[in-house]
Amino acid sequence: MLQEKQTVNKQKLSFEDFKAEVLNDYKIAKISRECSLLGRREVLTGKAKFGIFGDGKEIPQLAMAKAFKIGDFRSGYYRDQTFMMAIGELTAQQFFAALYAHTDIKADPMSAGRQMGGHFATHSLNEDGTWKDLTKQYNSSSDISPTAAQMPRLLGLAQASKIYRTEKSVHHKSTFSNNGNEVAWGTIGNASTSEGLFFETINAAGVLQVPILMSVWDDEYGISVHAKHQTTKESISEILKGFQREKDKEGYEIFVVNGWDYVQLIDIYSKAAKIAREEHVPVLIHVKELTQPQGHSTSGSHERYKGKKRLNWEKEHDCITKMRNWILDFELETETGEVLRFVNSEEEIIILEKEVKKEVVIAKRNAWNAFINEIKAEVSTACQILDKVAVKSKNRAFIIKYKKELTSIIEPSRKDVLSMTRKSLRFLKDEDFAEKILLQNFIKESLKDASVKFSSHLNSESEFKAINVSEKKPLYTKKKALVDARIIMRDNFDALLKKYPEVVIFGEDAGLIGDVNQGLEGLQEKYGEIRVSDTGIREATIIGQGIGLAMRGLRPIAEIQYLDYLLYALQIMSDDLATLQYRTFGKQKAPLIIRTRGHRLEGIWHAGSPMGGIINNVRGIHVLVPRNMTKAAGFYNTLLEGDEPALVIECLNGYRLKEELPINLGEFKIPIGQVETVKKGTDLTVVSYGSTLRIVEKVALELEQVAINIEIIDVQSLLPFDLNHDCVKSLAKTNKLLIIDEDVPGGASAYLLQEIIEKQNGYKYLDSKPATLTAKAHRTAYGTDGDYFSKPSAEDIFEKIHEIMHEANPTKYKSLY
Ligand SMILES: Cc1ncc(C[n+]2csc(CCOP(=O)(O)OP(=O)(O)O)c2C)c(N)n1
Ligand SMILES: [Mg+2]
Repeated sequence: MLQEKQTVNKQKLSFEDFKAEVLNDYKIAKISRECSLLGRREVLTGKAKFGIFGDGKEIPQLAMAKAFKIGDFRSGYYRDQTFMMAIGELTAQQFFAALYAHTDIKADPMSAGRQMGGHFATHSLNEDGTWKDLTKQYNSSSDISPTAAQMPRLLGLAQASKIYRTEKSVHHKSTFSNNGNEVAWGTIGNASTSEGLFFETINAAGVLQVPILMSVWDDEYGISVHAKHQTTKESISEILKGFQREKDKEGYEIFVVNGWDYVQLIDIYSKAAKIAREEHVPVLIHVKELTQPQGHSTSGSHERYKGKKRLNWEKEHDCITKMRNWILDFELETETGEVLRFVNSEEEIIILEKEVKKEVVIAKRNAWNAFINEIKAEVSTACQILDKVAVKSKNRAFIIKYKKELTSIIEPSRKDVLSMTRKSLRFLKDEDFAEKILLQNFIKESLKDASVKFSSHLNSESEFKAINVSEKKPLYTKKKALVDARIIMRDNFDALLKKYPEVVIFGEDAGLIGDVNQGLEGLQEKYGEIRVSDTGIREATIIGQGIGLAMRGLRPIAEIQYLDYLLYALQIMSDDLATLQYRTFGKQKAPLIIRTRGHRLEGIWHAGSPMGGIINNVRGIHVLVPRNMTKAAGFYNTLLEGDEPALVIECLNGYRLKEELPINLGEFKIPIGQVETVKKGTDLTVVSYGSTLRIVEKVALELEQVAINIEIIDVQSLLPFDLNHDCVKSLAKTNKLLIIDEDVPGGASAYLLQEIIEKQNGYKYLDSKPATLTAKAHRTAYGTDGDYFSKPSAEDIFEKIHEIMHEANPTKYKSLY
């Protein structure tokens, strides 16, 4: 009998644990829901600007959180607040702090108020920019708003596990992985699976067989657009059936489950995670029958596009209501005939719900007070200064008016503070007294503070930032060893793969044949198929792969075969990679190096140089335009010592040209953000870069025959550009400026002009109109003549320079035409 009693006790005990877990889960779901409900109200009453919440998706996220382990990574979207709460990475107070845009990273750890609410992140970096031990924490890569743009990086986050498990050279990196046991968890809305990025990633993950666990939250809608307009057969799991793995064919494991079925969800998530974690097989869970109790976001109401029937169905199938009913109905009879229940009456649940309501109201109030009190303190300081100023000023009536206006605002913003103080200052412009300085200083300090709050961390601010890496010149043997330039690339990559075990290089044709220009020749054979690998033709996810790998401590070099095809990847570079440091207030980084080749070669799609388009879209990524392979190699060497993302554009027509082979391969470094004066001159400064620079160098010799001595500056680094302001020093000498590139008119040349004329104050030194010479506005036509008449030719360059000299001195330089 004693034996039996023990079993029963055990049963009872484990039921008590189970019950506590269920009720705790219910509580988390309710806290999350209450946040959504109050969040919407905060927006509608004007305290917050915009809200997009996770209501209607709570229960599956509880199941996901149970299977999510320390060290795992999430890459998801704006519905995941319940998950973040369930893993303990988001409190109700933090939820509201983000909604109000609290700029303190401690109040809103997701983004210090930079992202609208619903964009989640954890901190991968310490204060000094060094990595935390990612195996000891839950990880969420920082969300972005473009639908499905969380997908490409998910691929890399998952592939990192595979690399850490299978590649011996990185087994020492134990703060990033525990034998590759980490699962990368993706979440996406049903409608967003219509995006190309979704399908591209799903296919690539199937090919790579990486531990992705992908959840599709299916509520049948994408804002107002029903699934029938989004998805063939209105079912993502239906159409992905071909991906299902078979006995002897690798693929996916696919599950389908209703989003309100707590028990089933927990079971499926636990099975799915085991498959992904242990077997490194990608898994997709199609979570159906979800709802949107408050519609899509605070911008509209779903009653506009959902019929009565659907709205009623949503009410009935609300996953929290379903869980509540399940809790109330649950009965378990033990061996002794005792009936076990989660609650004895509905009253118990009602009490819990009331507690939750109170808790969330308090969290909201605390978040608001913390947010507004900071600003109110600034209002108070501003008003004290305005009072003092008003006493002295002739224009006191106006200043008092602004002060009154400021104090009358019940919920002031920093904009109000600065707007009123800056307007007041205008009334003091003809006056001079000590208090005026107080006001000036207050404004200056506030603007300085705002620049930290709103404009810091575009680039790395750690000691590892790329511009801190100092130059190390290439060294040569006494005997000039001239080689095809691609050999320099190859041997330098060889040195880098040897020096940095965490470097992995991949791209189309990068593996077996060692890239289309053989800059990686033989390196796959030497370093294996993981470190130097081929990818499918999928530029966006090649970049995503790189972002994810870089976020987990590897040093990927992702190759985009031609610059012309970078456009496929530009969206993800711009939205994800370029904003990562900024949108996390420096708490995440992805030091990905993107390697590509471009500028003039042949035809409409192999001669592109759309540099203006690129640099305008990727602020936050360094953009480097080396004129030869030694420079390019030197940039890779520099970048690997830093912690920042960069794009390096090699000259497509430069691989077969001869260059001298340095002996300190992998070691010499070209500094970032510095121009090089490649030829000294006195008459005119030519600023150029890339393949065009070689033509300029040749033209310089022809110009000498007509007594024109130009100075040539190689840009080398477009982002950042000429940090030492060497261009303006040259202008001070020559007083004339010509910028030459092969982008469209007004492309990167316009950017360079703005930098030199405006930022460097080059206008002060000009005797002639500053000029640009670019390619035509159209793409480059095919063939020798196509190039000659589309891109700036040697003759174009000669004549343009001659024309500027003629305008400056018509007697000395007679007109050619
Ligand atoms: C690239 C892009 N296009 C459009 C939008 C605007 N938008 C935001 S959410 C959304 C609907 C997404 O629906 P779904 O994926 O089903 O997610 P749900 O909101 O229903 O959970 C749209 C069109 C966007 N954010 N990004
Ligand atoms: Mg949807």
